[in-house]
Amino acid sequence: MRYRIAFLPLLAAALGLMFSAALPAQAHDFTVGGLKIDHPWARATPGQAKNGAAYLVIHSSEAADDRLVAAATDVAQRVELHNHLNVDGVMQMREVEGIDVPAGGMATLKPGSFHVMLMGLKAPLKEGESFPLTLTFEKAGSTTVEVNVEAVGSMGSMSGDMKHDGMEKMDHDHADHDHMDHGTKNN
Ligand SMILES: [Cu+2]
Repeated sequence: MRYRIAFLPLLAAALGLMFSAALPAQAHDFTVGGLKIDHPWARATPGQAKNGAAYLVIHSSEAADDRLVAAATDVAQRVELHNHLNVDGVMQMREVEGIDVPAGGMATLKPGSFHVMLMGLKAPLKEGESFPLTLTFEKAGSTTVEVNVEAVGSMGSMSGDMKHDGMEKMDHDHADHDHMDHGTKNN
């Protein structure tokens, strides 16, 4: 009897996991208030990687500006909102307090730019799986979206962006110029 009682919640949890992992990927967008969150995705992480990142696009049909101020998920120990900055040709990540979603406009989280940083992954992110991510907006409130894990090389031109050393100049096309302040070069 004792076994049976202990087993049932475990079984339910296991079935729940299987079900959420099997959610279909089509029509992959989510709505909260006047915000539409389009195609949340993350790159699969290689074996021992402790960190990952999630990306998505937010479209606003709101009359007022809003702001993504927090993100949370169970797959990582800590979740931060980050931006990439180009400091003397070296890409660095920095935590930001929020990501602005202009009224009627959009905010883009993508490799080399704003992203949801997943720190201390509890398990590698595997291609084809998905996981829930709760996003909190200043005005629209919170919603949970499903993040699809895509191939390690997705939008692969960015894949080496954290490995540049200080000697490298900015003449490659890795940098995302939309959000970057790159200093003028005199050569
Ligand atoms: Cu980051």
